[in-house]
Amino acid sequence: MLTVWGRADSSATARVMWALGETGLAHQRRDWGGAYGGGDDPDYRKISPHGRIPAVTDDDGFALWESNTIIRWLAAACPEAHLLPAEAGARWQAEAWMDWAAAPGRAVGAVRTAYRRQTPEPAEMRQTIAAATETLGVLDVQLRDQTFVIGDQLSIADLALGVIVHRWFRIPDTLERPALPDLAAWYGRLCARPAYVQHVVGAVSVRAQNVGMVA
Ligand SMILES: N[C@@H](CCC(=O)N[C@@H](CS)C(=O)NCC(=O)O)C(=O)O
Repeated sequence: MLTVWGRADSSATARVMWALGETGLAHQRRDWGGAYGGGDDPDYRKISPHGRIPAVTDDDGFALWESNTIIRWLAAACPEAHLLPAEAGARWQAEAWMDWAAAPGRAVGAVRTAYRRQTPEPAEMRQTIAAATETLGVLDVQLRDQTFVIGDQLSIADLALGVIVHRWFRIPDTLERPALPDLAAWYGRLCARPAYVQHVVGAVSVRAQNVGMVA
């Protein structure tokens, strides 16, 4: 049995939980981090050296941290879920998109932070939105002719990017942003997946609501 250490409303935990939902592997989750504390627990530091969430452990004493690495490991451990493209070229493309996810993660985070503070000058807000739109536009183009980030099969690339895009689309429409139609269509396809709805839309939205992000 796998144990996930992390509170459900953390975006990094949510993507690992989503991946687990897609694999169907047996698991339990322990509330950890944030208000639950535990990050400085010396035993937890042996599992996650930086004390952050999420981490996973198994009954044999194996431990892993960093959400994207955990997702790669889960995908490799569960080949029947087809989360790692079988063809080598597609596989490495999926890895590239997964690593690239840090860029839209930062850009969307900057918009959300500015929105929450409500303090930036309109010009600064416009610039932040423009930077995020430009970055997400790269993904919009990638999704123009295909169902998922790498072709017609959900992969580790979608798992790395899906939480970030959820956070983008949950910013209230009162904050005007240019349309990204192919990204929006992909987000709609993710929202048709029960594991995404349960672990990303459900969990991350609860937290967003607490900070006034969701109407
Ligand atoms: N790159 C790390 C980021 C880990 C991280 O910063 N996690 C946040 C939550 S999303 C955290 O641990 N925050 C402190 C806490 O919740 O106690 C990963 O993807 O696993």
